[in-house]
Amino acid sequence: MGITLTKESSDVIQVSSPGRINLIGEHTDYNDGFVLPAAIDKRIYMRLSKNGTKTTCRIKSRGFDSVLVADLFSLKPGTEGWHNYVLGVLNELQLLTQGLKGFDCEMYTEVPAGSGVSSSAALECGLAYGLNELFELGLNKWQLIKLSQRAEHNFVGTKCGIMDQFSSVMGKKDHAMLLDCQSLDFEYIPTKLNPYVILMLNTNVTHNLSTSGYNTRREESASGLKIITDHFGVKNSFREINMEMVEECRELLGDVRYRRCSYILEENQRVLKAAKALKKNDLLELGELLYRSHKGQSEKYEVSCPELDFLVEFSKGTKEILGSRMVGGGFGGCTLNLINKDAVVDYVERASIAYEKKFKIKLSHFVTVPSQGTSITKQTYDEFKFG
Ligand code: GAF
Repeated sequence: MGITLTKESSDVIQVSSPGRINLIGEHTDYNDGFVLPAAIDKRIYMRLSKNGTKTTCRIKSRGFDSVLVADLFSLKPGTEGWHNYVLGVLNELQLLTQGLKGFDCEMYTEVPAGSGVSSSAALECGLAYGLNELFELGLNKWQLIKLSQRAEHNFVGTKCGIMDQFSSVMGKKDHAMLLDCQSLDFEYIPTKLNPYVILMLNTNVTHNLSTSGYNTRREESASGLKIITDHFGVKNSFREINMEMVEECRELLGDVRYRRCSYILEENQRVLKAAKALKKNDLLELGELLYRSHKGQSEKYEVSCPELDFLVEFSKGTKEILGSRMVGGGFGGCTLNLINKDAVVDYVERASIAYEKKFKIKLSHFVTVPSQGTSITKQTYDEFKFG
């Protein structure tokens, strides 16, 4: 087709929205902690156009045959997985603004779903961003981030933190972002990794614990925190407590809550150290922190799984790899590996053989770089891969 569609063409908008990686800081976002994520060069592409109706929305995802048809006046959670992300965003936009009308949307995604790299935030934020532009709703980036998070809470049922939506919208090429999830202050940190690269190994498993397990972890850390802050009479925040306080409450907490709370405090320290290491270009230190982070996720927060643990252990025998850890909510998905670029091909081959032998599952992989956040794209229709 080859037509160039730009932002100036106001009845049609093309948006691309990235997934994310997280260098370090897992499950800390909903615990008032720190994270160090980056948007990635795997994106969802959307073409949105007004369809002239008052309330009818038609959304087609390439790769799924079905078209989701929704009426803006009767939005409720649907049955198919990806539908709820869309419906949830529409619902939040309806609650927040007056200007939404009927539209058509076609989308194409290259962000692997269920892999811990937040295809869900890419979808939510891309849609929210695109509709905001198309109908000139006047929302700012933080409003888009927060409404996308609420969509996930209210229509999907995952009580996620802010990291994924933040990363998708705020991402910057060749930078990671140190985000304080309590104050929402953040800073961009250049990722000068050369000769190292970020290799993602996808276990291709998503254990069905992922939503329930996630919400349970959230409850466990919140109830542990409450025990500690009640005991000491301080404000109910992980920022008000330290390891000595956790140790003093060890019996009150019991084993599980003790491990959840101590993990959060330790992981927050690791994030701050990792940010410093990245600034100093101390990749050895960064790699070591990645390994320690994974150990915490596996043993204390218990969000890893045998497949992820296997890949992290396997990486330890390779001197070209500085660090490895699971990424995202856990219970499956990808490991992130800081690896010398010259070793990627050989390592992927060895890891794939070993992984398949052990689990009878094929490994997949991609090398990624920190990239720009959600944005209007001026690519032509053809380049957009819809055709
Ligand atoms: C998921 C959530 F959506 C994030 O908010 C974050 O908690 C992450 O798991 C774990 O760090 O991706």
